[in-house]
Amino acid sequence: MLRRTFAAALLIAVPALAQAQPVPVGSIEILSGPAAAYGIAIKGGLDLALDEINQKGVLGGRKIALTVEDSAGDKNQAINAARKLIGRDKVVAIIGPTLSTEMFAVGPVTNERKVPTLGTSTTATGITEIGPYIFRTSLPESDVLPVTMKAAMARGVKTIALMYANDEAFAKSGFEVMKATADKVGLKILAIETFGSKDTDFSAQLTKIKALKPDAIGLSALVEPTAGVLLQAKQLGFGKETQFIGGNGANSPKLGEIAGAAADGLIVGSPWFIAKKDKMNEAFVAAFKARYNKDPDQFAAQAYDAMKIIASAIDRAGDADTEKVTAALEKTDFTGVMGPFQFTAGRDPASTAGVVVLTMQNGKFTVLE
Ligand code: 1QQ
Repeated sequence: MLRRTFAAALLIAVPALAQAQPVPVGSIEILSGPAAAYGIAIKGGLDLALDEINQKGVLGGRKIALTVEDSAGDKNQAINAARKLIGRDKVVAIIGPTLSTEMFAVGPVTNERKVPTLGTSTTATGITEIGPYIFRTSLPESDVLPVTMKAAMARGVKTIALMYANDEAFAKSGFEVMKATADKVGLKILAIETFGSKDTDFSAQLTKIKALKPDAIGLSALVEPTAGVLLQAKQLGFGKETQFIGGNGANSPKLGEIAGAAADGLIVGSPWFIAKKDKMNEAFVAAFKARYNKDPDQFAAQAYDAMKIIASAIDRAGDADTEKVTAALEKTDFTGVMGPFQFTAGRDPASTAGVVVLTMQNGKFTVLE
């Protein structure tokens, strides 16, 4: 008798238990190494959004369990993380990885396994062409750099030298966009110089460029080498007469932390800025500061929205199923701290409105007047 009651109780309890199980979501970010500033900011944004999401839950009250794996910026570590998230954690979606270089390695793996994968910071050309399960919320450099370069021209820039890290997918793609944009808008390119992301000496390239006296230097690299170039440029006597133009790699406050006054005056385009007058953004900035005791950056803001976009897709899918989540993701119609958001048919951001040009002053980004 007792046994039968127990069995009956189990029959009722088991489905209820399955119902209450958290929905597994994975993320692959750079939490250690020279590019960790990006991934730490992203994780901060994800965790903040997750707390808000889990107050209500998805699919009628289930929580989302987020597992964030550290890629350390290494392609192979990122691929292993993806395999672990898919094979062991059975995630229904993956957020990240942080870098385009990593996405070009991880994307083919997750796409093949049909796990929807959402880049929040990947800006190189061709990311979503990896396959139908690869999405991004980040604006590609091809949408942002032309705005930045036109702003430089409006300030009198007529000639430019380009410098880029030639061992990095994002940096190479950003350079291609800078070059094509310069050609299109009639900005004269005086020199093109390359370096490696791990280089610390850029004096040969900078000395060559200095002799040519360009009005601007377009710099496509991740934050550490970008800061290295700026520091050395200052040492070599580059001053305010040279307008430095950065790409998405320069969008981190880490730039000011490393380069200090040498970063002052650099301009960079971004789909977000901290002082954006918008209730949702103000609440996000306040909540981020309260939780982490520091300002959020663009990467945190992008991640905050992306976590909510994924949660909404799971909820609308009606089921914690990768195929259904992918289909729901395609139909995203969301408004977050970055503004209104939908995907194109090619899974890129539909709107390029809202790009602002920022300039660094005393280690902080302000809107370029
Ligand atoms: C990319 C980027 C980096 C700067 C992200 C941190 O834009 O790799 O695509």
